[in-house]
Amino acid sequence: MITVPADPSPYEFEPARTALVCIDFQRDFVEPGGFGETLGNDVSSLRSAIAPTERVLDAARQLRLTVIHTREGHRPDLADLFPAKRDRGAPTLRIGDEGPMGRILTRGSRGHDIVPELYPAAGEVVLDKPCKGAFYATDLETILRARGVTHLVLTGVTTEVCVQTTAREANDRGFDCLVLADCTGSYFPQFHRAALQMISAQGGIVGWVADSAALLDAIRIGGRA
Ligand code: C5J
Repeated sequence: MITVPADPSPYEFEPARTALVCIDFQRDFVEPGGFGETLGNDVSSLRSAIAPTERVLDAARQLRLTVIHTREGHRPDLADLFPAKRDRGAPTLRIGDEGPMGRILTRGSRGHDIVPELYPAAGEVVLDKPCKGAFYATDLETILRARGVTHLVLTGVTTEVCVQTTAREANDRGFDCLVLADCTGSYFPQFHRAALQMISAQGGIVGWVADSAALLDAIRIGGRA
């Protein structure tokens, strides 16, 4: 058992029952010319999450945790894209339009793929999802239950959208989630802070929050990596 000092209380996990989930570390969100930028965001604000997540991913691989990488995006025929999502806002390019990294948020394009620093290794699960939550319209729950996973360590972008939505979906399904604050990022610093507070408030109503250093130290003390 590994115990991580966390907010609001220590988070305990058994590596064999734990998955690291890396949410939407796609060029479309963290590089210029992608979906995030078409919505008017400064995408450079998300890049700080990449280096700490690289260290956590390395430790997770040494510990042999299940590793899941999610990618938000749509079928090339856009049959899974609700008008409510496509028509929202006033972006410079809409989902499916041709951009500098290929079609915006569309499976198979360069922008849809994961950044090289966090690229999935052979044998790791890559999960394509059409919406914010990683459980909605995917087989994530089946994959986790088949492996006996009960605990999730969450990283990814953006904190208050896909990470928070996934944490809530996971909590409702009975998974214990630790969100790593410095391994998540938002275009809006105030939303990042608020989302993390919403997760750990009220005695951990959605889950636990810690920094990656706390997790990595706990793993080292446990003598596991
Ligand atoms: C958004 C995400 N922000 N991955 N997606 O649309 O958070």
